[in-house]
Amino acid sequence: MTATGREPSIQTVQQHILERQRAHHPAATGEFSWLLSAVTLATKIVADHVRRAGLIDILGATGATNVQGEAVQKLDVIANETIARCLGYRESVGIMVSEEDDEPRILKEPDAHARYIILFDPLDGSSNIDVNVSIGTIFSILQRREDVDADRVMDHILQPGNRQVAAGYVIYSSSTVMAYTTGDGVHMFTLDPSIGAFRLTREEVRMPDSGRIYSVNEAYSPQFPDGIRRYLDWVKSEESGGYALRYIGSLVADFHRTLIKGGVFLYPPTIKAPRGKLRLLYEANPLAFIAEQAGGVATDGRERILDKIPTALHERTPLVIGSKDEVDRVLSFWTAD
Ligand code: FDP
Repeated sequence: MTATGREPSIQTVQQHILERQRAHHPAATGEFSWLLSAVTLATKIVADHVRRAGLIDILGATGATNVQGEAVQKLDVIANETIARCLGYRESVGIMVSEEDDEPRILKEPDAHARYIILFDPLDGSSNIDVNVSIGTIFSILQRREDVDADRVMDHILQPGNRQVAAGYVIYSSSTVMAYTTGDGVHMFTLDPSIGAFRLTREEVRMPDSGRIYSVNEAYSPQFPDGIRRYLDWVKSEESGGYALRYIGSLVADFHRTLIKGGVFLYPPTIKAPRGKLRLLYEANPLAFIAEQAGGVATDGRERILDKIPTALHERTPLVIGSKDEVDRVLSFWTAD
């Protein structure tokens, strides 16, 4: 339906969240949509920096390394601080955990009003910043546990992904697109630069059950487990019927394509990174929540990503994520021991 019957309707991300909440949670106070509006505000600011990155002195590394031992890019710092500043003004956010920070930031004294915990990767794929390749922001939202004392911060943070109340990502690319879920399907919005708002562009996104694209850093294949190597042989064999390889090297971008077109993304364990490279809390969990809400699957080769109990803030995990049939196919060759 449109207002005049001619133009497409305009629905912003805030309207969408409010309407969905009204329909499914009539008792909702609006506090959650106010929280998410901090994420959209922050990512609009980040998108603006990314777009002008070559024009102002924000390209390149800061010279520092983060807790993961990776070179920190100037844009990483800008994105991290922008998100922290925007979330700091939301009274419902008690704890903020960033992939770039060593420790969680306690934003408010624990009380009933600051019940949300937000975890994020401020700028995923940051080694691609200098070469104009798509990068993104990923976020995951939890609630404080009611069965644990307020001051046991890590117990509140280290919850399995199946406890997420929302998750999403923003991809900074030819257009800036946000996808989010609150457990009620996956919805996508495109930033309309003329009005500075994310407008609904795809509702109830479904990931195709299959797709002939595999996405992996195949240069590491000598280091992969045998089962993954057998899968990679199969995928290139005549028997498979033919697959295409696509690997951007920015998880958000590789996942975004997989969500829309189908296929499978893999980051298996390697000899160098026996527990995988990707972070459970900031990358695997939020994307697994989105994948499942769209009909896809996410596993570490042994168990469902969303059922993994995290034991550390910056824990890593192997990840196989994507279309149901394609993930099943990988698992038919490989089950982690
Ligand atoms: P980056 O190191 O550029 O930040 O987890 C980070 C990540 O990128 C993902 O976005 C990406 O999928 C992966 O690492 C790429 O790792 P490889 O370079 O080892 O393939």
